[in-house]
Amino acid sequence: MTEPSVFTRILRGEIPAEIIAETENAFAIRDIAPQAPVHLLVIPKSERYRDVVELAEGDPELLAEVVGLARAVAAEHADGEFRLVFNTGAAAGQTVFHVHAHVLAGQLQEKTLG
Ligand code: DGP
Repeated sequence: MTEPSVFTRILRGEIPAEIIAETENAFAIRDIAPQAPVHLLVIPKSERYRDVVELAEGDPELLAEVVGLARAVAAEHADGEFRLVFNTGAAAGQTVFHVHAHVLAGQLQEKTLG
């Protein structure tokens, strides 16, 4: 058995984090180390998919649900315009292998994240 991801542990209430929005199959939290004035994470509740490529191939409807929740939280927490980043692979900066979208908004300066 592999250990549950940090996001699964947040969803279970084992690690403190405010769930700021959710749908049936996804939830959103604030990033612990924000890289932009608004930096949220939108995460499938299941940790079955490691990254966005696996998610797109395995459950495109769930990917669409993640994007829809990103749109909703960007509308609530920023002006509705946002950057969506899926780090994919360790060399690209992915550290948590439970797929998640970074939602970045507000006074974005750089084209890259972190
Ligand atoms: P990535 O590097 O793309 O795998 O992004 C993982 C993000 O997860 C990173 O920006 C920091 C965030 N993160 C890691 N642990 C926690 C945590 O315990 N709480 C919250 N809110 N965010 C976390």
